[in-house]
Amino acid sequence: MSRVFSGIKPSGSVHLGNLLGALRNWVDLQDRAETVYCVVDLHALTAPQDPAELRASTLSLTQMLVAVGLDPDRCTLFVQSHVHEHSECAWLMECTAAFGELRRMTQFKDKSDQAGFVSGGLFTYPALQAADILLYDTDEVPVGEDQRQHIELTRDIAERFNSRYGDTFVVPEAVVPPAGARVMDLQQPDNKMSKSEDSPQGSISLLDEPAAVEKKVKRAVTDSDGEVRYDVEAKPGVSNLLSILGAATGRGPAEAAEGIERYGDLKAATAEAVIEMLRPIQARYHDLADDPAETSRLLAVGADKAAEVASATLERARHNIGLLGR
Ligand code: ATP
Ligand code: LTN
Repeated sequence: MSRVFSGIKPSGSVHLGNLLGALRNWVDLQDRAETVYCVVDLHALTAPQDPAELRASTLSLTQMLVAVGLDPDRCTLFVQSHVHEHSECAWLMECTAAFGELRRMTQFKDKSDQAGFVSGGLFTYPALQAADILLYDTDEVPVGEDQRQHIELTRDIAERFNSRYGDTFVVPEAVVPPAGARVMDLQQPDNKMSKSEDSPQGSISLLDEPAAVEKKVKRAVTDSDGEVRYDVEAKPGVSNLLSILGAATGRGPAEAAEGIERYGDLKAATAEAVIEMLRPIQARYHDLADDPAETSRLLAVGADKAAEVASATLERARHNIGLLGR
């Protein structure tokens, strides 16, 4: 059976881009693969964090993942820092990645341009991500379009390690959905919708009330030519709404445009589809949020399951690279 691994940062509230670009695939893959999903709290440390907030977001993100449809009985769901092998393997990855490769990562360029404080960890972040993936002998990594470059780098690191030190890691592949892989900010449709960017009106949280969803979609930036047509270059705002509507209703963006003539109708249909998609998720989330002890319990079970696989892989990597056993 193929092994799937993916991660999400506890860096803000989960949004529609996370759901359509990644989480829906995570849920579906549970039916046909051995799935391992990780709340990557160590990755959240690359930007300055409020400690109490980080702890709370780690717990609430876990609850949101279960609400979206992850089933802890069918997948391994855990917190990255609970399995120390991730930090340890990251050092081996940092020493296998080239400085020039890390410097070419567009996520680093974008985030370091915007950040007031650029940590060393922000730069080496993709090496930790490679460790996450390679520790589980992963075949497939379900992610949004923005993560393709990091998965390519992970493949290059795995191949280099294997050729230098002998067969150690499985070389993984990215799995990117055909629709919804790159949901854009509703106010700035040239930027991707993001958890940590400060754009509350441009981002739809999975916890937004129906009235808030309606308001944000109604105010989404479009253009002045008035034609409902999918054309990302010329019409980024309208195309984004069509992608969202299509992904929420199981169609492609061009198909979603059929029969819609006016921007007002496009916005009304998009808001309605999103509200209906979020309704059951929100109901489940509110039930789970009432029982944090149960969430901690399931994370402890997940960490034990994950550590079993990760420790065997790390041991193999340590041996092959030449670290002395004790
Ligand atoms: P941040 O803004 O803090 O960097 P994020 O919103 O990008 O966070 P992550 O935790 O980095 O979220 O990503 C979780 C998953 O969601 C990844 O697989 C990523 O590719 C996907 N994803 C994030 N934003 C989008 C988006 N706008 N459209 C589609 N997929 C997305
Ligand atoms: N870098 C990713 C989050 C992430 C991840 C991973 C995704 C960390 N480790 C392993 C897939 C597999 C991001 O910024 N979205």
